[in-house]
Amino acid sequence: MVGSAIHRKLTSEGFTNIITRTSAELDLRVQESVNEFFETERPEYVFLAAAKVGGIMANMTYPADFIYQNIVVQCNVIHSSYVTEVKKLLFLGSSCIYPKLAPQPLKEEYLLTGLLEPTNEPYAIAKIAGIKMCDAYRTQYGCNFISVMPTNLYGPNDNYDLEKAHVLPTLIRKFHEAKKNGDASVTIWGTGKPMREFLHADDLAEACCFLMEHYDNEGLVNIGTGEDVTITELALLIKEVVGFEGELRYDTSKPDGTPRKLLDVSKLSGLGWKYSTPLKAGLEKVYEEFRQLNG
Ligand code: GFB
Repeated sequence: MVGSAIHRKLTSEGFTNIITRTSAELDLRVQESVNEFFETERPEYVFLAAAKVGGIMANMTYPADFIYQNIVVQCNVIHSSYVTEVKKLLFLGSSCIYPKLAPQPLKEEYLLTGLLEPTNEPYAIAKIAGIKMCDAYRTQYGCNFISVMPTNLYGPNDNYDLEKAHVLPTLIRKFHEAKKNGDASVTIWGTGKPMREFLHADDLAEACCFLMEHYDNEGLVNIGTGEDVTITELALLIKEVVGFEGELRYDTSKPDGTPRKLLDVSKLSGLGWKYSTPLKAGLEKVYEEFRQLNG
């Protein structure tokens, strides 16, 4: 989802020499293949969007895959970028790197000031390792490697798997199917009280291209909207966009996860970037795309 959004943005800006590989063409977990790719292609600017990602249940079910695959991909790509003298690399993390009970909104300096949210600790540890790798290569070798931390994302090419995906695409699918089947209710996980911030992937891609041009420093930069909603508010918005008439039910045997993770985006806005897609408009857009693919 993120890689294709960055590709669309670069193409719309007029870039033509964009090198991409699908995971079937290049397995980033295999060090030798990654070395060979970098030696052959010699990219100048690298967007490291490749990652093993998923919603709360996927993180809890596959913790070994989340920590291993993310660490190994990052190690291979960051190290090869150093060896082949990449001019600049942008590493994408996630807002779950911050301590579970950190003050809100989350400022960049809260990193490593407290315990992580247990449902995604292995993923968060991998992403924190990526940030520290970028900084270490900057300190020791002078590499211009930067780290950005997006909030929860949605957009074209998202994963709509009911068990493994993130809440927003999952609820689009649940409400769509409930409407089609004439169901009386849709069940959402947890209490509906946790708060989440959502950013459209096209806005994220724009922010990444902006930072690739304008930010050359250690540490990290948050990318978000600076606004959040409760899971119930999200569900009600999606219900309206889909046009489902039934009611909401809650399955409180399912986890809530972190109570809130609202990003403080003042560093990014101070640099001159702000998001442009309001949540409702973004939901209408992705629902239209979902309907075209799923009928
Ligand atoms: O997107 P999500 O799965 O992950 O959202 P996180 C989970 C929140 O939505 C929890 C509620 O409060 C869930 O209880 N929820 C309600 C649902 N209904 C559903 C549903 O049908 N499916 C899902 N998936 N959730 C992930 C992290 O955290 O977010 C990753 O695990 C990463 O590490 C990613 O940071 C962006 O927002 O909790």
